[in-house]
Amino acid sequence: MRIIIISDTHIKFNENEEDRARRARVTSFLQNLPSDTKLLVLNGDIFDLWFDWNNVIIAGYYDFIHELKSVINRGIKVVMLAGNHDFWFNGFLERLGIEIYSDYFITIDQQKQIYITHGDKHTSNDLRYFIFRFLLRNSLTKFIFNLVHPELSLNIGKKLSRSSRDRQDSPEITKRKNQGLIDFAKKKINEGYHFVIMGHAHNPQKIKIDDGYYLNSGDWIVHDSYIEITAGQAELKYYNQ
Ligand SMILES: [Mn+2]
Repeated sequence: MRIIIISDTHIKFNENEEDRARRARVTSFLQNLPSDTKLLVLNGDIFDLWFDWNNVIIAGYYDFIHELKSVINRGIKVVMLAGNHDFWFNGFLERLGIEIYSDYFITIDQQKQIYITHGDKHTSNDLRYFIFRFLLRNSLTKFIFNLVHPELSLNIGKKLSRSSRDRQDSPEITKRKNQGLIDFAKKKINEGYHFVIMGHAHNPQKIKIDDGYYLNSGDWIVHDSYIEITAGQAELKYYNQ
């Protein structure tokens, strides 16, 4: 039995060649999951922007959502965690059978405790982002977004999503952010988790810390990387079609 974890696929609205090519790689990956996969964890920033209304879904995501549904139809449990691009869930994905978690997800394999979270909460020294995160995640912002016509709110959302992505960090800041994830992983390992798994950094990593491991699932913009856990072992892998 296998657990597969991916993050940071940043699927957009079928916008351009790069988006379509990335979506095709992720789709191929989903269609070729090993047949003994019991759990697929989508660990945040799967969609570059997510919002669902009571009766409206984003058309550009239709084919990708269909692929997620067919994973569920094959008997694989699908869990999705909020990222910093996709956190405004309103019930649609749950209706498909996807389990949604806004912060972290805990599971176990061969007596090994596994702690999974996207990671944006645990980067260090990023006050500007923490304020931004608070503003976006509060229910008043969501309520207002919900009242605006979908075409307009998606245009605003696309601009916000792009500006958060285009913000280029200096190597020094990137290093500090990665260190925040490692420090958090160490803390959880010392609480007794064997594997602490995050994404967000777009930097595939496997590091031994004390009695456990910190793994980062990387991204699908550059690395096409994922994590596979089987028989109590976790490996960082790269998908080749
Ligand atoms: Mn992220």
